[in-house]
Amino acid sequence: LRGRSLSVTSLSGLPQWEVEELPVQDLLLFEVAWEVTNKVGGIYTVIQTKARTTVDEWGDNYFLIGPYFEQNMKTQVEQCEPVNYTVKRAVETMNKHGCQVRFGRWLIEGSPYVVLFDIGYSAWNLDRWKGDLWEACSVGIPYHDREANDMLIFGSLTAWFLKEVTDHMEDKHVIAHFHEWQAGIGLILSRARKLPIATIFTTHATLLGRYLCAANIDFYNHLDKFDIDKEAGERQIYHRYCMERAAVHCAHVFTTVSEITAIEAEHMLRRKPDVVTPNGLNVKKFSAVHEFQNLHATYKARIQDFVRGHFYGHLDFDLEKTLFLFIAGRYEFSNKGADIFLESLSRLNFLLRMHKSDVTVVVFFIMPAKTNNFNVETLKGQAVRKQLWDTAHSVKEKFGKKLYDALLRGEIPDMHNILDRDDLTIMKRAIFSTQRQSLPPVTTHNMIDDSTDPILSTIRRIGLFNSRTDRVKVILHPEFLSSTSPLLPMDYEEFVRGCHLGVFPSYYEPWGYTPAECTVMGIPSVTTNLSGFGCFMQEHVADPTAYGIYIVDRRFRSPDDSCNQLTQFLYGFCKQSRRQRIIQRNRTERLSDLLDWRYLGRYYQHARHLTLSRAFPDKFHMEPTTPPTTEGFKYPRPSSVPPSPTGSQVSSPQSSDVEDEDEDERYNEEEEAERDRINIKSPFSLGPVPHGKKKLHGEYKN
Ligand code: G6P
Ligand code: 1S3
Repeated sequence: LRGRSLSVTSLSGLPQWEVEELPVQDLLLFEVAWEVTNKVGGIYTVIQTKARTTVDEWGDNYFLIGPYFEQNMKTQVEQCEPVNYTVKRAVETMNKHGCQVRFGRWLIEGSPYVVLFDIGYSAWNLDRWKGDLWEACSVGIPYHDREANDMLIFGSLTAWFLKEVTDHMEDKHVIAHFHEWQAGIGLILSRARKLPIATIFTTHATLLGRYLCAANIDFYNHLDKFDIDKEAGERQIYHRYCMERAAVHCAHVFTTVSEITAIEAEHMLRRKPDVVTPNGLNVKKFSAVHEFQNLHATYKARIQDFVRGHFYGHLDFDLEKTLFLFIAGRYEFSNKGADIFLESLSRLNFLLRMHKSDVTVVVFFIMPAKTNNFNVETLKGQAVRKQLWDTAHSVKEKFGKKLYDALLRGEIPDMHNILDRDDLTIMKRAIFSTQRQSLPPVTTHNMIDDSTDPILSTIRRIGLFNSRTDRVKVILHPEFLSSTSPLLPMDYEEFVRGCHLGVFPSYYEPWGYTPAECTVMGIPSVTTNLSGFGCFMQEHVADPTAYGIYIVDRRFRSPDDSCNQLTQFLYGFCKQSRRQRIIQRNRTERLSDLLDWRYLGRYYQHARHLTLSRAFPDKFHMEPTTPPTTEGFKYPRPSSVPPSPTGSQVSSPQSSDVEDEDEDERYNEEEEAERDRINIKSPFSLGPVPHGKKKLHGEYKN
């Protein structure tokens, strides 16, 4: 590779890594995904958060390719003309030949260019393209699999577009990076047609892995035992699995989002990834160090308001001693660990009651399911709360006026008579309106599949019905949050900031953005050693628990033992004082640099170097390399935590700090943070390059 060295900026002590800068002016980079401008799940987050750093590096030579949906275009994309002549020509040619290709800038940070294909508009080509796919790789798609047919159209349009680009490009080389099986056909066809492009395929989750885990199979202990063709056939996803596997094997460079998915891919797709490309976030730092703590207090107050309404008539617990826990994500009951979470909550409830704890835990399940809107009881709760507020407010006004008048007359009013009979009647009526015959509901919506819903069924089985004696209360909110909701008007980020702990005990989680998002907002979370994020943290943080990252072992323990471990984490968390929670949040937030694309983007850079050197070996040379490695690189345990060989449990702030509630003490944490920053620099090294292997072009630096 030609070019000069680029030193990747060191973020608060994180190691530097030098890569040879690509001659991006001579290259075009296309990134293809079904979730470009189209939110379905986590891949949207990957693409959207990464855009800023990729545009910084690639400028106008970076393009995202995705599907066109009118609503998405209207709300997220500003249409414009391509500046690049070859791309402009390709768009025009395809439009002339009966396609609808839109071009614009995606209105997110970095405003990357997007090329969007209207799938429905090109559906008339479906049969011909089915034939093309069959000829290319002998994969047939059944007509009733609407999603796979859409992916065929998307892939065929992508390959056509890339052909138009490469046919008329004189002096530039193209890298095309495809995400997940949905984008795979574009890659397969491009390779079958021998387009001169360097390709990368990233898998974010294997089809079979997701299916097998959802079927409650002991997946990770049987990875090498599955007859994968048979498993795919039995689940009627054989054609999709073939598309995915073909794409993986066609790519010059194959990547997965985590080490755990790399192992999975080796068995489910029969290819070992060349690079692991962990998912990052676009981390923004507040100029005031404690701003995120203030935001926690602000948004917690909003959640407290909701809880006041939801539990009206049953508010016999102290909201100042109430902790808000939550789980959120795609509704995959066992894959996302909702099953063991509920079981642990039942055990936690028992422990809190047995130890006569004054702490109450309110747990939110934010997982979308089919509903018929909010239920009456939930809406009524908020109305009752509002009515009580209005009553208190009007009585307060009257009281204040009488007091003021009395003071003007130079009298101290008779406090027993300052409120008249009417005032008392109004207040009594307001209190009477809080009488309720039923317990506070465990769900905010009318569920369509109420009797079979797995969360509700488990709640019925374990008996967590929000009764007065329960120290753990549950609320299922089967819809994603929105700031326009009449019930809980908060967006997801505000809600997370207001909570105390995110709990994501997933069984199948190739990466898992939810705990990562908590971390950058300074909110502790529970994750597992089966999630990409959990493994990454285990590898890079000396004492994750001290930093508010609780990692449940779901790989080497029985489900019952994992439940016990989770219960212990939750119980330990409940025992912390306010001050300890504040300290822990400060530490959690300190890890956010580790999750920043400015740091993790290096793995994508490496994958791009590698693919160029494989696709165009005459032009781009790369020494035999090791991928950028963070081997040996660990965030040290916080300096206020005493060294302990057993780590995790004992080193959470509770064992190291005084038990008082003085929150001003948190400012001493700045000193601790500073000490840690200094500590981080010296022992840090990315570790020696493994023996016998050569370095990547650049040097690892401290
Ligand atoms: C933040 C705020 C403090 C508040 C605290 C509550 O740190 O800056 O003013 O007291 O949150 O913490 P808690 O864990 O009890 O919600
Ligand atoms: C996948 O989305 P999911 O929630 O279905 O891709 C995400 C982005 O790489 C990843 O974070 C997640 O674990 C996968 O499962």
